Amino acid sequence: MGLVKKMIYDYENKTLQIKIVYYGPAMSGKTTSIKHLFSHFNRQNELESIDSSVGRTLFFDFGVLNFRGAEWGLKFLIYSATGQDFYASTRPATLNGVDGIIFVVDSRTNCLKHNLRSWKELNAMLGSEFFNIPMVICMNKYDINDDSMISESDFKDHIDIDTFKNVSVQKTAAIRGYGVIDAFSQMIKFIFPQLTLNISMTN
Ligand SMILES: Nc1nc2c(ncn2[C@@H]2O[C@H](COP(=O)(O)OP(=O)(O)OP(=O)(O)O)[C@@H](O)[C@H]2O)c(=O)[nH]1
Ligand SMILES: [Mg+2]
Repeated sequence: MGLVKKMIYDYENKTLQIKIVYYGPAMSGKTTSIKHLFSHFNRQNELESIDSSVGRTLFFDFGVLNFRGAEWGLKFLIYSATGQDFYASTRPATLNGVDGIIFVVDSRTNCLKHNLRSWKELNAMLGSEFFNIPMVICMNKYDINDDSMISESDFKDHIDIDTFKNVSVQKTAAIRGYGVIDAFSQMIKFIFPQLTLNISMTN
C-alpha cells in the first residue's frame, strides 16, 4: 500500500521530520503513554487528543516534540492510532508516512487475542514494509503484575520477531510513567544509531 515514506529533511531550517505512531489494541495505554511522554518534556499543552466523553480516543492523539542541536533540529510528529474498531477506517491515514512504531500491548493474559489481532492488522496494512520499520514493543500495564500477565517471551513466541531489522520488547507501566521514556529513547536509537541523546528541547 506504500504507507511508508522516507524521512523529510527541511534544508532551509536544517530540520529532520520523523513520524512515530503508537499503535495497539483498544485501551492498551497508548494515550496514557503519549501523555507521559509530553509531560516529561513539559509539553503537555501541545498534545491534541480527540476524545469521547469517556476518554476514549476517537481518531488519534497528535503532538510535536522538537529537539534542537547546534547544527540541526529534529521534529518528532507523535500520533496514537485509535484502538476502537468503530473508527478502524482512520488507522491507515494515521500510519501514512510512519518512520517508527511503538506497539503498546495490554499485558494481561486475557488480552492476548486482542493484542495479536491488532498486530496482524498492522502487519496487513504495512505489508512487506512491516519488518523494516523500527519497532518498540511495550508490554504495558506491568504494574498489575499478578500471575496472569503475558511475559515478553510469550509475546515474542507469537510474532516473527527475528524477521525485524530493529525491534525491542520492554515492560512499561504507562500509568506510572515507568518505561515510557526508555521506549522512546530506544526508538530514537533505532532511527539514529549515531546520535548521542543529550539533546535539549526547543519551542
Ligand atoms: N494498571 C494500568 N492501567 C493503565 C496503564 N496504562 C493505561 N492504563 C489504563 O487503561 C485505560 C486505557 O488507557 P488509554 O491510554 O486511554 O488507552 P488507549 O490505548 O489510548 O485506548 P484507545 O484510545 O481507546 O485505543 C485507562 O483506564 C488507563 O488509565 C498501566 O500501565 N497500568
Ligand atoms: Mg487513546
